[in-house]
Amino acid sequence: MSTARQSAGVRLTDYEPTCADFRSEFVAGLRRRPRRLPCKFFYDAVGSELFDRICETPEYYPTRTELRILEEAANELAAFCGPRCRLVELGSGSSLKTRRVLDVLADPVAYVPIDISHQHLWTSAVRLSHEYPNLELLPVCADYGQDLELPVSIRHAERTVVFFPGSTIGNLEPLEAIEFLQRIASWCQPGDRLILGVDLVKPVEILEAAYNDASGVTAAFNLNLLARANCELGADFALEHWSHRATYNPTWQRIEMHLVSASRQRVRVGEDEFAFADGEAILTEYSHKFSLRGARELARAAGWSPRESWTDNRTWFGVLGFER
Ligand code: AVJ
Repeated sequence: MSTARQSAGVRLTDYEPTCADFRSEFVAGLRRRPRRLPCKFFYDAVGSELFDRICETPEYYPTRTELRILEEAANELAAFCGPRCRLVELGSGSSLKTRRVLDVLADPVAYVPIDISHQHLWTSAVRLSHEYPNLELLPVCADYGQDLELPVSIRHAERTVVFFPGSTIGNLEPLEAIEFLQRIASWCQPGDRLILGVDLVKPVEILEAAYNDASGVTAAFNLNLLARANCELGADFALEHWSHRATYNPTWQRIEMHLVSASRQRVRVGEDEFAFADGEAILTEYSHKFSLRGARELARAAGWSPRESWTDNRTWFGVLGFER
């Protein structure tokens, strides 16, 4: 069930995961071997802020590279989307990239940002409603890995365009990614569009630096997951006994991010207790890297036909356009 929250021009559909969802997934993840926690829980209010700060570090190139690509491809993108579309965005965060798209679209009918971070989503949607007074804003607070129903716009939309930027698809393993793109296809009609951002394979030094920024923002982002568990689940992680690790695995073409126990220790999470060995790691995130070809094949396997691709002059990041 969802509930709604409304302000002038903004109607929010709320499927926000509850504290009980967080608790059960967190504890289940710690019971797994190897232990792993779902990366979607990074994005509480503090985590969403930290993520925005990651995007501004000199080492984290994906955001600014993708922004440049979107800017330079603006007219082609607009033509690809066509007039009067309903723009759906997955993991919209601060909707920074969306402005680049909204600014060039021909008379867009509605914008449906989907994000797990309630406050962030609401604030960005209200801000957008002032900037785009003719656009219907239909934010959905949800874990988009779960089933959800897209809100319907008042004005008729010629087509739905799903915008999935940031290489967030890379959080999923390839088979999960295909299943996920199939689910997106099931929200769409033949002729609808998908615009997918993917981070491309490149030298390991550049990749690892992007996830180990010198100012420590990525480390803080990773550790915030434990701080959040302390706050919301009554856990007692001693943050100074945990450290951030992010390394590139060339076999699977992905960054693997971990929280590593710096000592032999026991941790309570509410009623449950967990023992960690010195050096034991909890996997918190995969961030897969792609080739343009590999990304096309992935989407093709999910029922999307490749139509367009845009990249930067170093081919560090790709933005791909598909048709259902
Ligand atoms: C938002 C999932 C695309 O994997 O690069 C950034 C998240 N994690 N630094 C990524 C992230 C650490 C980011 N995505």
